[in-house]
Amino acid sequence: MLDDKKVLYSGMQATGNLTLGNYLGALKNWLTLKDEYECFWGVMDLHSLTVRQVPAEFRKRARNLLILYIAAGLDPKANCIYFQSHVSAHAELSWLLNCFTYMGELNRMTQFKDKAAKHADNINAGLFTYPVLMAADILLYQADYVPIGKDQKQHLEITRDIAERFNGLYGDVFTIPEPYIGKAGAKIMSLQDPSKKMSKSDENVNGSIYLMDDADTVVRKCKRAVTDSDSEIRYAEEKPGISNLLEIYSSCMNKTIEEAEKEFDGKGYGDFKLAVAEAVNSVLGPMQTEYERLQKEKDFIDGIIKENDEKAAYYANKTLRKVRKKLGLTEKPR
Ligand code: ATP
Ligand code: LTN
Repeated sequence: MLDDKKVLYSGMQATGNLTLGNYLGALKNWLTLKDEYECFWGVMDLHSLTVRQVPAEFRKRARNLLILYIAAGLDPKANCIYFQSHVSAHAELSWLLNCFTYMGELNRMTQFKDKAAKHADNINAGLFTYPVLMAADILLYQADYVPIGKDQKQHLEITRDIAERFNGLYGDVFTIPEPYIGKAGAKIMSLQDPSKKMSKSDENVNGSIYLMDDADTVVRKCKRAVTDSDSEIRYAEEKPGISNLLEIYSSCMNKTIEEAEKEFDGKGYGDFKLAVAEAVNSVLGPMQTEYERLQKEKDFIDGIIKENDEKAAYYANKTLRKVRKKLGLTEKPR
């Protein structure tokens, strides 16, 4: 692709309010990669429809997510930041790949099992074929790397399987993507139940720190975080609450866990929790200020959307034309 840079693809669903888990597990890694690769960052609004959305809220949330990508530091001029639903090739390739994906493979997806249990009244086919749309997202851009949290690894594996199957039948059509999982902050846990991942759809709002939480709320949530009856600040399996806070602290401060442990050696949980809150606020504060500023720049944001939609469509359609040809779909007369 452009400049012979490797291609990187990732995105988030526009469901719920983003959490510190989304930031440390995904966005923060994206920032370290944005200059080295040709990047595509999607607002995955089609994926969001696998659970019911309130239309007016959904529209706002999707746009806010795009603005948040920029506020967090992604560069919409150098990288392609766009809405998945604005590039119809995603839905089209997704259908084609459905015909190369087995029910048995999809049945094994743990996210499907979890979400089906959570939304028992709405186990729609989209929830089941969610990974096929994700495969289409990635394969359309011939991505070499896909930065994702650990929970999405299985979806990347099925993407690779589908791509290899297709290539095996039709020749080298798709690049086989590799996962890119950052070292720190790979999995941030709930502050209220450190055995569960921090998640934007958690009903207990005290378990998650939202990227738009104000400084006092962050302090309150950190103070309330579930820990243990011991008093040592140390990373250990039997201390999931403290380990999670250490992970959050070191990730926000760009320190190693060992450095953080040393810093808090001999200190109490109370002081430690306040330091964690301060570290989190030092990351969220500037991002929130920039987000508020960008909200007022309507024309600038609209321009970015238009430009990047076109850029994304250009690359996506190139792959889609190749796939159509390989499959023997009739060519459109020019
Ligand atoms: P939901 O609660 O709606 O399932 P989510 O909070 O898990 O959503 P996703 O939209 O599924 O978020 O994920 C966006 C990105 O953030 C993914 O790359 C995912 O791996 C990452 N991510 C989400 N939660 C965490 C977490 N707690 N720790 C680290 N990374 C996370
Ligand atoms: N399922 C992903 C969001 C997602 C995605 C993608 C991530 C949809 N398509 C393509 C990387 C590449 C999630 O994080 N929940």
